[in-house]
Amino acid sequence: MTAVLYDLCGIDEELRFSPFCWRVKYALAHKGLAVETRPWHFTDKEALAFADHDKVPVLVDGDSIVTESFEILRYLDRVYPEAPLLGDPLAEARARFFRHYAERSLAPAMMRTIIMDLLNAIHPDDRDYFRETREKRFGRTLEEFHSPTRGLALLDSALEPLRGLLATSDYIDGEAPAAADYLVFGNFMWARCASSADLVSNADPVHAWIERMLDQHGGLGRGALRITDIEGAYR
Ligand SMILES: N[C@@H](CCC(=O)N[C@@H](CS)C(=O)NCC(=O)O)C(=O)O
Repeated sequence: MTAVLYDLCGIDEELRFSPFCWRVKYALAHKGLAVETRPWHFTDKEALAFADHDKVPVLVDGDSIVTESFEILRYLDRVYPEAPLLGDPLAEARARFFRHYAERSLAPAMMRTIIMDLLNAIHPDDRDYFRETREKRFGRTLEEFHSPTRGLALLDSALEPLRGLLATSDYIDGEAPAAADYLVFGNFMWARCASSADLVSNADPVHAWIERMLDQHGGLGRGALRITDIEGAYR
């Protein structure tokens, strides 16, 4: 039976930009598993009641309902051990660092840069909810939080360890991508789908890694709809 993934969508049902969902879509592709993605809106909490959860991704795989992106990766390794994502317990423990690196270093820097683009990419019915919850989280208005100059400077320094790593291997996980790459790359798919901001210069080794990641699994990322592909959607 094909697995089902509840996946955040924006102004267009095909516009999918959740960094957490992208992790999982890459992980499923890594395992060679088919998935049906189901578009979901921030405010459609009812649709996730069956999972007793209020966020995506939610994976339904046969009788299993799995929430939280990192837990979904662990689940996939447990149930489909071929082509490991996280690997043995030691490797899994190390991969957790990349989860937090993506969420606590990269995401805040990107968020400051693309927040207004995100608001624009989000479904109109979700915009008040998004503004209210994020302004509460940031302790200021979205407009006050928005600072591409600051965001890009933060991102530039946050990418330093990644540049160091990519000087010795093509992927974070070595010769081929696995969980660490997907955990981090989800953020770049987030920005790519919701914004036209150039986050990384062409000369940066991170740029070359992004290009390699876009081509993985039959061009999974490269083929994804971007806000810039939707006529009249980009401000
Ligand atoms: N820790 C969760 C975070 C998931 C998450 O925050 N998803 C966002 C979409 S990118 C969401 O569903 N937010 C719902 C909300 O803000 O109400 C994971 O790793 O899966």
